[in-house]
Amino acid sequence: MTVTGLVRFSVSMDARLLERFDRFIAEKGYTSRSEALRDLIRDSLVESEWAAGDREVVGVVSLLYDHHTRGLSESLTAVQHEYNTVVTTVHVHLDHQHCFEALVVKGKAAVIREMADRLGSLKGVKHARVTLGSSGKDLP
Ligand code: NI
Repeated sequence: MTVTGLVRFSVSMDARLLERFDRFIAEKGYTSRSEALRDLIRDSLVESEWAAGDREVVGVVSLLYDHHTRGLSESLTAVQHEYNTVVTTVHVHLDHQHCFEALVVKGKAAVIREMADRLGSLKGVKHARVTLGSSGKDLP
């Protein structure tokens, strides 16, 4: 049986831990523990979706690279063409040397990770980061 609707439950924890939690969520602007807890749970579930590897996820792969590195632009494009996960990209010419690129990605988490690892390990890429998002399909 699947229970739907709002369910109340009580949580026991160390008073000092709760105090830290209350300070933490106040700094983030939460006005209720419930909403903060729901968001933390969702964040953990999204992380587990990514960890599962075969789940459909969305996210952003951000790259900082030196566009003077010979052949790098071609390599970045070639790797992206091998994976059918990039939905759209935003390119920013940061300064004379650096480009920043944000790739919006959608697909299986393991495939996205593999592509991001390959992009990040190319010579001239100074920083690569995958920001985990969710398709929202299995996230109440
Ligand atoms: Ni550029």
